Amino acid sequence: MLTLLTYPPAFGLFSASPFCVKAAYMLQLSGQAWQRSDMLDARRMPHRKLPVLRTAERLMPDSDGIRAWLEAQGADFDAGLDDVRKGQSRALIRMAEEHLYFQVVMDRWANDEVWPILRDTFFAEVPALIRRPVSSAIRKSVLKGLDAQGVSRFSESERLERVECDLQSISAFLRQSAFLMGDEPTSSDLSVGPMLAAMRATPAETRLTQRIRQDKLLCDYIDMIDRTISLP
Ligand SMILES: N[C@@H](CCC(=O)N[C@@H](CS)C(=O)NCC(=O)O)C(=O)O
Repeated sequence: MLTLLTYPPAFGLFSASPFCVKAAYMLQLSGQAWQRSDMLDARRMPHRKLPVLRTAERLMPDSDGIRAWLEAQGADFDAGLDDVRKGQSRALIRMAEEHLYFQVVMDRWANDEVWPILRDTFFAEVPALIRRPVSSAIRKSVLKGLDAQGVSRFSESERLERVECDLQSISAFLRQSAFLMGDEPTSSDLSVGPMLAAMRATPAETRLTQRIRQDKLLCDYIDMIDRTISLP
């Protein structure tokens, strides 16, 4: 049976990682038999990240790698879409994974109110005696990564204005149809939905969580994906 190596459930989600949720949704839609195996430390994984799919032959890293592998087995996450819709779908995926994702990371790792909760959730396996120094060092390297990426160089208001443009684009699609590309979930929903869900689930009242929690269209969308692709 296929095994999804994933970060454990957190903040009311299948996993704290939107990429792990995406992989779980894809597995569920593919109809393949699969199980989850939770881990908190991804350092031994091929990309030192999760999700990873364990198949009979190999460890397949990266949610897009998992997608390609499942599609090679016959899954089609964009069934019925023409090339333009597939292109729009790809652009939405990039927007979610390469822009909105870093807003989630900022909201979680750079926020002093969230940090103690994050530390005790993500570093639960580190002995209490050394948890603070170990987690602080990792936090420092994540914040360095956010600086290199550039997202943390914007003020919070600037950041939210940038997010707003993305949310408006997503909402425009959702005013046309229940899912981004029509009446059924397709690949872009599997990235955008979990990313919005992660934004909403940050365990604190931030401007970003408020923005999502107060938006009925986006909240209904997040919940509908969850109901439609019910995860075990
Ligand atoms: N491109 C990867 C991104 C996966 C990813 O960024 N995973 C994060 C958790 S959300 C991770 O494992 N981070 C650990 C690290 O960077 O050390 C995918 O699509 O699977």
